[in-house]
Amino acid sequence: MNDETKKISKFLSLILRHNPEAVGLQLDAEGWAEIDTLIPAMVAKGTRLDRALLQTVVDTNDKKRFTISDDGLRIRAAQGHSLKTVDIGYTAVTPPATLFHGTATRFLDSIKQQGLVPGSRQFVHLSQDLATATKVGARHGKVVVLEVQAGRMQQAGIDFYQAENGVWLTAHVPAEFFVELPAS
Ligand code: HQG
Repeated sequence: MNDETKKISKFLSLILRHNPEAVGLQLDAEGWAEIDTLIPAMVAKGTRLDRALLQTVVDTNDKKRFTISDDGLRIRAAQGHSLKTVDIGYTAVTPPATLFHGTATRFLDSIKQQGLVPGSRQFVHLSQDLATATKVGARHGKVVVLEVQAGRMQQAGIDFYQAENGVWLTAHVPAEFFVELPAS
């Protein structure tokens, strides 16, 4: 990603996860936008964009945030939605025994009380590896990583989903299912 594709990626995340109305667009029930409608809508807001550049943004995206449909006509965000109207239609799958969640130390007291909650998003986001979780947490401040006992949660009947880009999702992580990892 360069500065230009990063800026477009951020605008796309806003549109496809949170606020399609920002460019006068509507997503379908599964979160897809028509590419032929999306591009002119973004261009009208001052973004230099065509189909080839959109493809570059998708292909070079560091977290594979966007998926283009098999027929090439539509695009959606793989995860991260706050829009309550979008249902990606994730299928429940068996998670690894442990997953990781990076957060900021200032949230810890509240997290210990309520467990991990989705906040404005549809799901709590979990990472398969420690390095990714550390990066996600560092976005919020002084990072602390929680090790989530996903296998035990699933045995307790809690569903897990995996987004197209590998990010793990679940509705809520009760406090009994995570431990705080010591600072590395
Ligand atoms: C915290 C990025 C207080 C939670 C990443 C997090 C991810 C609580 C913050 C994706 C809490 C929400 C999502 C509680 C959770 N009390 N704070 N009970 N429960 N929190 O940004 O997981 O780059 O909505 O720990 O890679 O940081 O955008 O979630 O710190 O995959 O593609 O509330 O966003 O992807 O923050 O990140 P966020 P997140 P992108």
